[in-house]
Amino acid sequence: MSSATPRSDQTAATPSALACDIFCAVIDNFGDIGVCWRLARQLASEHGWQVRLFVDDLHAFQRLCPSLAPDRARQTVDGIVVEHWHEPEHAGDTLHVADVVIEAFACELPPIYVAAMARRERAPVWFNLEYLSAEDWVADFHLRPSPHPRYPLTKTFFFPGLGPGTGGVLKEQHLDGARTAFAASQAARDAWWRTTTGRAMPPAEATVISLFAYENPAVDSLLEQWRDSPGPIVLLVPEGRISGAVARFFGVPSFAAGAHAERGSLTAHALAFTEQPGYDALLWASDINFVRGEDSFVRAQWAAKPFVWHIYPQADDAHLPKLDAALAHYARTLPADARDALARFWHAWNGGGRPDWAEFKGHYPALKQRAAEWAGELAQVGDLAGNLALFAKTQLK
Ligand code: TRH
Repeated sequence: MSSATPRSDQTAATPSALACDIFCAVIDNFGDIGVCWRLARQLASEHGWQVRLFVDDLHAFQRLCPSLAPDRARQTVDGIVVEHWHEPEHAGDTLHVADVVIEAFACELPPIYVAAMARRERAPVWFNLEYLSAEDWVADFHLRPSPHPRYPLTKTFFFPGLGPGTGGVLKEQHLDGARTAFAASQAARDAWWRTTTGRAMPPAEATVISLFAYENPAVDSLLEQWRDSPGPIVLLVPEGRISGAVARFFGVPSFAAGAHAERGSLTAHALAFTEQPGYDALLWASDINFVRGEDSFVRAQWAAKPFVWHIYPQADDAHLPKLDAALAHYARTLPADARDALARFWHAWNGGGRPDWAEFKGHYPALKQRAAEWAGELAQVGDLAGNLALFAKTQLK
């Protein structure tokens, strides 16, 4: 039960619901807000929490959530209070401290908010939600407490991960059901193709690929290999950072939403960037998904289809051990030749040589089987929102 002043906003939560404040600074792209928005919705809809989300960049947020008004200081969307966090000192128009405070990706809370946390009758449960990494050390650091140097407050490090002992990754309770229903319904899939691409669903012998990636020099070679492939390839490209390279390949000025192009065996459709829940259907409709960053990487795993990860590049190649750590989990039980082919392809897609499509595709049956098994293994770690809510509740008892 919150000891803060009751909030005036109407949310879906009951009056006795736990109050939770999430602070999100958008560094770039969509991953920071993508993860926070998904977590906020899950805590509200699956745990009944009264969630307030502070975000410093409402324009990035609006791409994922078109009903958001980017010029409003405060609004309620899907039962979640969204506050424009407009300067580091800003902590909401009226200062209320929640029962649970989540500082996403070490974004640093406003100092006046931290001071108010220390004055609160009962100290809130304070999390620093970290970026996802599949590395082994993550389990050792997950849930480590860090006492504040000046206030009687403790921050807990919450580490998402792919293995036991970590915080897991976000997975909504309804997700598997929605995916299975989509796969089972020819009508739903037909409708999706018509609405999303303006074309009919391709024939079963076509390989459907979704392509969500940063700028990537390896894409030119891959597009050529797809053009020359023995079977038809249908490429679905959400408008974004890779679209320029696709346009150059087809010799057109841009590859904006609604565009179509064909060369050899390759047919490509440019898609509008969808609201966040709509992205899952793109993964389900495809045979192979190219994903990037953090949240789409997780969604591809739940889609249970073979995927290729363009990891967020870091200085000094600090991302490469993370790529290998993810591969170690994901490819663990694959036969050696398929595992090697997958690793070579992921490395090539992340700057390490030329991707060999024929080799990768040759292992498709094994990769497909493993993708389904891996989704089951990953589910054993538990859903991040559920793990976080459980920990918070035990602290508040
Ligand atoms: O956008 P990303 O590259 O995000 C990040 C950020 O760069 C962040 O700073 C970095 O630290 C992190 O990666 C590792 O990729 P990501 O994480 O996959 O986020 C994309 C979000 O966009 C995800 O929630 C899915 C969503 N999305 C849509 O909502 N609609 C779409 O059409 C598409 C293609 C994606």
